[in-house]
Amino acid sequence: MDLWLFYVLLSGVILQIVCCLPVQELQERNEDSGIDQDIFDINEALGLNLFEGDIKLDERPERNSIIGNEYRWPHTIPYVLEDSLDMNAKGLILNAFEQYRLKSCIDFKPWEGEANYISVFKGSGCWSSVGNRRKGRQELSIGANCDRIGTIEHEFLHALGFWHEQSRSDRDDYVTIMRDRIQEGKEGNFNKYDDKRSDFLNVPYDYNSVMHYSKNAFRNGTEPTIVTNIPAFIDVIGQRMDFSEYDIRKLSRLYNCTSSLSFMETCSFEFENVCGMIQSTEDNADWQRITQVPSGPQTDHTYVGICQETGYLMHFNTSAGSVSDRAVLESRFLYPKRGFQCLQFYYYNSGSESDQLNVLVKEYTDASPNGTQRLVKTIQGSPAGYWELHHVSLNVASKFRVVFEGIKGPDGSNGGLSIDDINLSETQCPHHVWHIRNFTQVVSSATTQYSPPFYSPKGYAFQIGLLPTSSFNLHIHLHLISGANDDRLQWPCAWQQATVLLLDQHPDIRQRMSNQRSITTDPSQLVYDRPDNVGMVATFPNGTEFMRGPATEFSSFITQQRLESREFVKEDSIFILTTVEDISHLISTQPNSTAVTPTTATSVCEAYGCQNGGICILEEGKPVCRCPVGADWWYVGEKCEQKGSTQDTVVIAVASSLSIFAVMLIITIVTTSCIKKKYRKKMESLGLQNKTPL
Ligand SMILES: *[C@@H]1O[C@H](CO)[C@@H](O)[C@H](O)[C@H]1NC(C)=O
Ligand SMILES: *[C@@H]1O[C@H](CO)[C@@H](O)[C@H](O)[C@H]1NC(C)=O
Ligand SMILES: *[C@@H]1O[C@H](CO)[C@@H](O)[C@H](O)[C@H]1NC(C)=O
Ligand SMILES: *[C@@H]1O[C@H](CO)[C@@H](O)[C@H](O)[C@H]1NC(C)=O
Ligand SMILES: *[C@@H]1O[C@H](CO)[C@@H](O)[C@H](O)[C@H]1NC(C)=O
Ligand SMILES: *[C@@H]1O[C@H](CO)[C@@H](O)[C@H](O)[C@H]1NC(C)=O
Ligand SMILES: *[C@@H]1O[C@H](CO)[C@@H](O)[C@H](O)[C@H]1NC(C)=O
Ligand SMILES: CC(=O)N[C@H]1CO[C@H](CO)[C@@H](O)[C@@H]1O
Ligand SMILES: [Ca+2]
Ligand SMILES: [Ca+2]
Ligand SMILES: [Zn+2]
Repeated sequence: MDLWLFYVLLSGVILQIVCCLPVQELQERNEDSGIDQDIFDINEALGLNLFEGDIKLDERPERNSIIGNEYRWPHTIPYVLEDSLDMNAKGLILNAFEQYRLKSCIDFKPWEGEANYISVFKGSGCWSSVGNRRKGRQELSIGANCDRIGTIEHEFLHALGFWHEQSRSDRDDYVTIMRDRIQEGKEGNFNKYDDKRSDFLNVPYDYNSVMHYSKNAFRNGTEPTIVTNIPAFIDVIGQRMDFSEYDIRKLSRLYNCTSSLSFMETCSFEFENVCGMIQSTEDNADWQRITQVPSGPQTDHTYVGICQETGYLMHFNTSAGSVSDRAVLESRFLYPKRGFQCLQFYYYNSGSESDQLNVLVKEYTDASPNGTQRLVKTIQGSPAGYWELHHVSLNVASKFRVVFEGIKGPDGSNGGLSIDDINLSETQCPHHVWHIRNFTQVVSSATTQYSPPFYSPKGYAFQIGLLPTSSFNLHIHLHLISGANDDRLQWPCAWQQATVLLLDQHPDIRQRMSNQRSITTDPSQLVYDRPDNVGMVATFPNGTEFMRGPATEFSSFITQQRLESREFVKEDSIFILTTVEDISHLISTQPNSTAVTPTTATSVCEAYGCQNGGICILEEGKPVCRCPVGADWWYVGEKCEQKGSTQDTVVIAVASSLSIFAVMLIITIVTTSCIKKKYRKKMESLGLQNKTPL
């Protein structure tokens, strides 16, 4: 008893020392120990002996096949997040679901008593079964260190019916398995399946797949076990950042997806119809579609650093005209399903500080059939010699248009306002953008760069540090710092999930494979206590002092090879996006099947019956079909009953608004290769009909 009391007193004293003296090097938390641990390393360290490293087979392995509709899930998969899961994993699983919604037609819903559902729990390691086993509760384990979005996407792709990429029947044409380097007894992990067990859905072999093993899977020694037949891909295989374009294509083919749930629009202005955007006539100026502006930008954003004078942007010339001239550009009609949207675009100001860009929405409801405008954001600031990334949260629940309004200010200008690469989806916007320019210089300096202070929605102040290490891996730290609200906040900071994302700057968000990691603050950890107590003095560039809390770090945030593998660095710039969400509501147990009856909305839609894979949405309470489109075909009609194709000009002539939507979608698909682009230009100059180059 006495001893116990002694310990309590002692720990009290230690605590006091820790609280009141800024301590050097208070337990930094390193989330990845500097190693880019893959699923298979994690499972191996735990001594698991699963099929192919992370697949749980059941009693009937011989029938375990991607082929066969009985293994499919419904498009909306019921799930239970078990209490055993770590908080950070819970938050990340929900983020992974958002990626499925953005990129595919697969949705997830809390289990409400459906016959089959996925129970996500914290087992030993990261694993799943392949396909819907139809046995009621189907387990999927997200164990320690599996809390990474790419890993969660990987395990759910197994559950949806996918094997590993390198087990395809044609894999020997693309990779060489180095059998003598594989650990004894692990050779079975390199099996391949003939095309009766695994269908590759007519999609080419994909080194970029999130389902591919990494080069070092199951090795004994230091030499890779998988060598890619095209050497450039040796460091590409095994990525766990996000779905690849082909992962999504396969998922869409297997589940007959024709559109994604939360994606709405992308526009890079490469086609003359500017994605169906229209110039207003109630203003006194127009936006121009051009390739460059003498005073900047020299190239559009889509092709920056790739080819010059090929891509297009929209420009409002403020060096002409008079003060208060307005130029208004309106998007086509958009139909929201979820009620919240994130609009993202690149903006270049070469005009004057007083020129401004307003982002508005025009909402159409029964009460205002002609639309009412609402100003969402005004962007103003001094001209900068580069493309800036902007995010605007819209919260629109009815049919709407996005409106870009440029206004010329009183100051002199010899340029104007330009926009490019618009991205609209029904997702939450990231909270903060840290734009790091002169990236090569930062890398060569080998010193930590700190972001400006950011505030989370709850009011916590934090800062990100970025350090390119000698091995050229990016090392990311997160620090809580002293801030304006510290007196009224709860300490230690509890259950705030911070996500740091290095943006893949591919113009089409559906093809982006950004690299992200998340951490969740845990109130039992002293590192998340008040920075005034546990931090050290630091100074902002302007000389103001503040307290910087201990770091939580990802010392292997991204390797140099991966950094070079995508469009992370563009115009010598990178973007780091951060979001801090309060996930304390995820502590409570997920309510079980205490049935919420299906909403009338879904039943109205079910009864309406869109054909040919159209998706039903409710517009002003009435069901409307959004019809599928392909590369050179589309469906039109109230219930998508009629098919059109590029050969079929009659259909274009009688196009209803729905088919216009379809055509726009075809046209907005971005071509990223200059070759295609040049080819098209050549076609145009030859006076040939401009077919959609896909
Ligand atoms: C690894 O290789 C060494 C040397 O060839 C061999 O003795 C050892 O058994 C191997 N270990 C495993 C786990 O395969
Ligand atoms: C996809 O479409 C095919 C052919 O129409 C059909 O047989 C299959 O059941 C569909 N699959 C899913 C998951 O809806
Ligand atoms: C903008 O207008 C000025 C004045 O009319 C003109 O000289 C300039 O070329 C225009 N800029 C562009 C990009 O068209
Ligand atoms: C909508 O516009 C039409 C045509 O411009 C007009 O006739 C009608 O009165 C307008 N409705 C409302 C509610 O403003
Ligand atoms: C980037 O580097 C260039 C040349 O090295 C320099 O002129 C410029 O000021 C730098 N920009 C920033 C934001 O550091
Ligand atoms: C210095 O910079 C910090 C962070 O950017 C800011 O919060 C603070 O107000 C600035 N101090 C002064 C005196 O400008
Ligand atoms: C749901 O939870 C309640 C208690 O909260 C429990 O009695 C009931 O058995 C659960 N139902 C199922 C299907 O698990
Ligand atoms: C740069 C950026 O924020 N891109 C976003 C595009 O939209 C998707 C969905 O909203 C986001 O996940 C991306 O972060
Ligand atoms: Ca462009
Ligand atoms: Ca106009
Ligand atoms: Zn796997």
